[in-house]
Amino acid sequence: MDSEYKRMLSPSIALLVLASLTPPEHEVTIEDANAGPIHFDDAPDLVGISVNVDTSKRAYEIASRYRRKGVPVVLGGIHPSAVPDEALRYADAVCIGEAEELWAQILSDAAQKRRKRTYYNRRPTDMAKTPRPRWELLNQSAYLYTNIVCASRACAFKCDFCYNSCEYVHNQYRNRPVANVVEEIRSLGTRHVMFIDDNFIGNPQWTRAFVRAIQPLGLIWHAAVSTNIGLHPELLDEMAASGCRSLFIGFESLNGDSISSVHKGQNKIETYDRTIREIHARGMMVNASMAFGFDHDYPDVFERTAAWLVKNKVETMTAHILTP
Ligand code: B12
Ligand code: SF4
Repeated sequence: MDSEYKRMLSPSIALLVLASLTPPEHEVTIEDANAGPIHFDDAPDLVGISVNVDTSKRAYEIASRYRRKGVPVVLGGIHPSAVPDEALRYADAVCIGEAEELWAQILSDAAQKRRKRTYYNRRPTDMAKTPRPRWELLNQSAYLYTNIVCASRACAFKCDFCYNSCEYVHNQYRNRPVANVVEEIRSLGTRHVMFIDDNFIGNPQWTRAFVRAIQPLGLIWHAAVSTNIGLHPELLDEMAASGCRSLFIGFESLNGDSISSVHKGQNKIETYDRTIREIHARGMMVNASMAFGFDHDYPDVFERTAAWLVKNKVETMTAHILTP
């Protein structure tokens, strides 16, 4: 699957969550440059853009076009949160971190023309308070799937290259209450769910309670987990029994020097093959996430990685370019 198609796999729920946090006196329209052209002929009172590192250049162009028309722009999401000074060059204001506690304030300041340059949420959001995304605002037919659910925020680890190692991220790994996630799944009216958590096993106790709670729903589901899943065979049993059919795992590299250079200590290369075998034995597929471009990589890295993937019968791989 190439990059052209990949960007239409699913939407991000960031703006759908923001829409839910928006007080009812405001009207909200959502456009996604991943799924179609932005219509610059509108005249909103405020534009908010959700920005990742790979979409930042395009986001800054969009921001500049609106600002030239006199429309103020707020940038948020993980890239402006990581590098707010860069983002501020292209925006009227930047939201650093989670929006739950800030968005209503940003809107009210904008309406009263007393906007600040930066809004910074220093407190981890209480996951019982994250609202349900407003799916009805999105043209869902533009994506391959929209049955996505987020059950946690942050990660128990802090690998150097990941946004979870940025200063602004609240390192406290937090899960939503089990009942809230179950209710959201029911509201989607689907039996096929993709969990978009960075690490679905950040708190294995929560994961165990959760998979028990969803077992009666008869779902088929997929999630991303860290490589230490191999240490939890009973959890793997329960995940499989509750309908898990594939796991996305950040193996990243087969080179120990590369792994330690990014402080990804939980990745023990000598356990990779066994972990994959354990997952396959339970009827689940593996999507191996591999990163290329470490200082310790040499030109043979591609062939070596491909041979390892084939040897272990890994069903899918996702390639990432390590981006400084
Ligand atoms: C769904 C998803 C996708 C979807 C949609 C992509 C998109 N447009 O964002 C698809 C499948 C297309 C995708 C593809 C890719 N993805 Co992706 N994806 C995700 C995923 C799993 C969930 C995103 C989400 O909905 N999060 C939930 C929301 C609620 O969290 P949030 O965005 O942080 O939003 C909160 C705050 O940041 C803030 N906020 C966010 N936006 C805004 C905006 C404003 C105005 C304000 C005020 C606040 C605000 O408020 C929100 C609520 O608190 C994330 C991981 C993750 N858990 O976030 C990776 C992630 C975003 N993806 C990532 C990557 C690397 C990619 C790819 C480059 C992979 C590849 N090699 O091809 C491609 C890029 C394709 C593209 N052009 O977009 C990285 C980005 C790293 C970075 N530093 O930017 C992430 C973080 C995964 C990771 N852990 O590394 N991805
Ligand atoms: S385990 Fe994955 S999500 Fe967690 S910090 Fe490392 S790369 Fe990021």
